[in-house]
Amino acid sequence: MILVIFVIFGISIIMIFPAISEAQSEQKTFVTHSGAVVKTSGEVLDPLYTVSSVEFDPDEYLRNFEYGRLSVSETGQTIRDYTIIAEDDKIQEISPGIFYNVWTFNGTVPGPTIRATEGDLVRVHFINNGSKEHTIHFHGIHPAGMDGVFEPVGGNGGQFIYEFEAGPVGVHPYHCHVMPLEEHIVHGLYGVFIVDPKEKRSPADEMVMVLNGLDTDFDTENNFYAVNTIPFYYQHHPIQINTNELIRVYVVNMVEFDPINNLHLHGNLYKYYPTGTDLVPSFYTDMITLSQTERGIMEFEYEYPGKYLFHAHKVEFSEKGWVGIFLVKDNPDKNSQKVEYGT
Ligand SMILES: [Cu+2]
Repeated sequence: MILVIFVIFGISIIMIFPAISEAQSEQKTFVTHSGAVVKTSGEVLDPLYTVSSVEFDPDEYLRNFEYGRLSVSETGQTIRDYTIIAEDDKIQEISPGIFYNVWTFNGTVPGPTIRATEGDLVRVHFINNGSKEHTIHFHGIHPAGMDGVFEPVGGNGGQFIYEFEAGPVGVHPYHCHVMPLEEHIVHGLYGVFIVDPKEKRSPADEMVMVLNGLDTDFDTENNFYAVNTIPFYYQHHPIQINTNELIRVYVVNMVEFDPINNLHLHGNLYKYYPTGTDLVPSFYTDMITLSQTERGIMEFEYEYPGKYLFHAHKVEFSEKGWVGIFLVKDNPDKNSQKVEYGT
């Protein structure tokens, strides 16, 4: 019996992987679940015969910051080297039984959260192991040749080094900028770039939330919405925080197709710094509205322990996955609970 299972599994793997690895540079016509006829160069998947080739842990992603490989120039400038590899053939089970062809930076959607201090020299060694052309376009200030728009990097090992001074202070998205742009973004080629001020922000429990949508049937409407890619994840796995501790959330809206998104916090209000460029908050609110690639920094503390929702107040989005819970626990240490950052 076990032998039979292995043989069947082996045959199905052989049948699946040639299809997955085939380059798909040409658009294919495809009838969606809703009956619309669309064209896509993404993988059209049959969930019954698909396996997931992505391992992504939203808990790990939430508080993971990549500071790069550090060195110092002759003039004393801090240099941070990062390597980002693009691929476009990965398969992720984004909801039970729903498989989606994700295009990834370093194997996940979103890609790694890159972090530097204002004025550091950022060097991103980009390798395109995909089948299509890709780039990295950073939001922020840099020379034209480093903008990741007019220098498409060919697939199957093409390389480019993006080099610029980190700035301005704040939270910025990065994403592929190859046409058709919408397709390259919705498949997942994006991530977050944080530029810290030279005089650090106050210590806090820091986390990154990327708001994203998933158009799993390619009809240019999102079927799922999420914080950090997996619908409903933080509802089933609440984010644990402490009372009387500063929480700082770097939030970036990467939802395509829908013109706006928003973020409502329960039982509290937050200070909001649009784009994080100013060190003085612009709003004290429990609701912000975000268009494509709009982003900012939220800061808040909870006084009372318990469970608190955070979600899109666009109810359609929250009912399709964009909802989470903060589980606030009594702070075990009233004096020294702050988390340091910026190493
Ligand atoms: Cu691309």
